[in-house]
Amino acid sequence: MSAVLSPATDPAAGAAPMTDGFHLVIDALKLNDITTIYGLPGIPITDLTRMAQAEGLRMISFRHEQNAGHAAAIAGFLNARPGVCLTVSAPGFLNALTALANATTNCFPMILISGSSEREVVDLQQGDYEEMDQLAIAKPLAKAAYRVLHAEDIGIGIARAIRAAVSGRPGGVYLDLPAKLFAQTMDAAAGAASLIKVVDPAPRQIPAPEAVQRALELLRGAKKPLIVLGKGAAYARADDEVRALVERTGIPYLPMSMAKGLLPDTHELSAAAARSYALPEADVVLLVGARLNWLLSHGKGKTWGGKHAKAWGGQKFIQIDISPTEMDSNVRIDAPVVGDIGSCVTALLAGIGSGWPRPPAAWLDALSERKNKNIAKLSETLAKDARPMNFHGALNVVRDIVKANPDAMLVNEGANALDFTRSIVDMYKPRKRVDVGTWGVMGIGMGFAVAAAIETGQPVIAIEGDSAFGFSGMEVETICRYQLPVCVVIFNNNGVYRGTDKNLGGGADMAPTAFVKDARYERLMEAFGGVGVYAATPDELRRGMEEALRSRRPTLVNAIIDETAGTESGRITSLNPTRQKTT
Ligand code: OXK
Ligand code: ADP
Repeated sequence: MSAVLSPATDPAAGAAPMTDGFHLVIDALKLNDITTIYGLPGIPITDLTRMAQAEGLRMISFRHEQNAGHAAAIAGFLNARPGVCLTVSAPGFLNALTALANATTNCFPMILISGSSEREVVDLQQGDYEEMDQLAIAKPLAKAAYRVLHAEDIGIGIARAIRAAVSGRPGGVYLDLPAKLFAQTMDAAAGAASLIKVVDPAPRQIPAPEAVQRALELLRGAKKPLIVLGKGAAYARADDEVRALVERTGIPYLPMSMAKGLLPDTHELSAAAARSYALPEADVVLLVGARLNWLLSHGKGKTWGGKHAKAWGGQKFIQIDISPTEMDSNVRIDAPVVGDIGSCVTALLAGIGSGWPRPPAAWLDALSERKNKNIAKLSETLAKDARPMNFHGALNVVRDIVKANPDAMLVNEGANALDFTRSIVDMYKPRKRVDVGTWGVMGIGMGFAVAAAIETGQPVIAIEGDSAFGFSGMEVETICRYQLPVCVVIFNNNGVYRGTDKNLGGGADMAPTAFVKDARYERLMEAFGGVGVYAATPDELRRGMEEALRSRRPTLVNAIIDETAGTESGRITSLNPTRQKTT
């Protein structure tokens, strides 16, 4: 990557070459190996997008900033480098905030750069074009937020944004660039000197030896140990170390959804198919890059081993995390190991050596029994081939196709479409599955699909609930425009959760959860030159998906699912408040 500053102006005879804010931003990004910007042009950043493209940055233009933001965030997760999103001022900035906040919540490194209106006018609230104090609004949603007012500070601003995004616990960073900044000029040599190539942006964080010893002692005494792998473990790229930890100790593990594939889901030590047995029964749980948040029932209650409190004092937790304040956030952490996962797992492995005792056979056998029972039950259901097609019939096909294409990326959102896919479709390689994450956010679909295709070069399969798809569906044009190898599969059951709900008031309006029946989603893709497939049977779905993967052409398969199939909020029905009983 060239670090040479782009000349912005023709130097007059004898005058020193000059540069400007536009070029300093571009050069600072390039200097830090940022190759792609996800965004949407408009005032005041239209010329920045043009110049960025002219200077060799890939500029991926979206139809809505939220999708560009999600794309940048997942690019950050996939590369462990900040993904960059670029938007216009106020409304465009606001549109991207969901993605910025989601990135922060999920620990994805992302930088949102937004143009903004003039400080002097904004601060006096004199009604500027798209007037908004963007920095103040972004602050609570971002890990860090900065504003640059002078061209000579652009290098510092971008360096700070990069460091904040990727060091320690990664997150979303906001960088506010007022319109006037872009046109500021300065001496090109001084500009070049002002840029910073960030050295070691995400420094390793080595755990304290005594913390490692404490963890090893607890693990050694366990009768029913369990490892929980979270998306932090996938992000950390310590794939070999994590695998060695599982295999050298022989401890069964549970992958959280974006950690699926870190070890192949078919691994004999995977306890995924015995989840509801493993969590409450385990006596020592080692969390690796997974938070004890709602997805893990906060580490307490009936999902966990509270019932064993009397017999053996309840469960003990070892937690590996880069963020010290994550410890004790929900329950007591008996052995906190603070550091980056690569360093922490390496340190544990050094203490584990080669003669580590296998967990007691009684524990492994009990897990295997539950697991095998669940797997057999699922196989039976998958083999049923119900008509009309249901989630299982469709996912039986997707499961085969992912198995045959283990390098393909899988994007997944919805309620039932999400939950059934997570438990039915096995993953075989790390960081291949990206989904709604910590918030259960809908709308990540097409943004994630675009970035997954661009960043990995692999084909992308996006399994989408019909409701979830609606949040970002217009980006099928983006997928066609860049000719991306994305196969969108919409599980179309005519509504949110299902298509059969009725208007409880008996009026002409449809129920709030119901959609137009028999919508022809595949025609959306055809409208922009892609391939549309209508699939009412598993065979049609299989043919459509196989052809999409073979041709790498943008494809949308409208998979028609029984409209009575699907439960409220999928597997998290219990989170829906119901009316309190009054006495
Ligand atoms: C898992 N299972 C299997 C297998 N893998 N059976 C057979 N074979 C295989 N390979 C079993 C597993 O043992 C569980 O059964 C069941 O399948 C489900 O597994 P899993 O891992 O998915 O577990 P569960 O209980 O659903 O996990 C809880 C959870 C998860 C909270 C982590 O539900 C989750 O990630 N939810 C995210 C939901 C979300 O974000 N929704 C979007 C919002 S919807 P048992 O018998 O062991 O239990 C929305 O917007 O509003 O409604 C809205
Ligand atoms: P999941 O939803 O899969 O359970 P979470 O998002 O809850 O995962 O947890 C991820 C955790 O991983 C966060 O607490 C974060 O601080 C941590 N983390 C992220 N990257 C690293 C890393 N390189 N080393 C250690 N911990 C990390």
